[in-house]
Amino acid sequence: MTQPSLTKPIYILNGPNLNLLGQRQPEVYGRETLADVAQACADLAEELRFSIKALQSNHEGVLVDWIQEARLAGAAIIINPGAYSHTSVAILDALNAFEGPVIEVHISNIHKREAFRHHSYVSLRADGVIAGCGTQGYLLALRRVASLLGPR
Ligand code: CA2
Repeated sequence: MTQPSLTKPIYILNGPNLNLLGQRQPEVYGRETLADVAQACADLAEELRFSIKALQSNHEGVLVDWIQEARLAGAAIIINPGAYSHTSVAILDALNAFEGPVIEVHISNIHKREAFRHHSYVSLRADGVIAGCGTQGYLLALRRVASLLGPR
């Protein structure tokens, strides 16, 4: 029988419009839905003996609230801030108050796209950044976080 996780969950936070994953622009963001991604992350986390808390919001302040919640309740944060990556000092400030590992994920390769996507405020805090690996980037981030948090 699988043992229940005794440690805090890894927060997987997704920002604005990522609820549309799999419904539009499959040439940029692929065909998987956000629910598919969350399930794949939950499956991998179980294999790695971690648990996850997967959340999505279109609202900057809600994302800030969840990052603050993770300060007390989370072991690490994997975040795709969506367009807020390129604009949000508030999300950067919240992440700066979080002490555990932070990995930033972008489904598309933001450096191959418009110039305004090349800069991310969140990258100033992130311990690692994954871009252009499609939704597989979330699984790569999970493996990295598991390795940073140490063996279970
Ligand atoms: O590549 C990424 O993951 C992004 O964070 C996605 C953001 C974009 O603003 C960033 O520059 C890069 C946009 C998310 C929009 O997601 C959609 C998914 C499917 C259909 C429409 C939008």
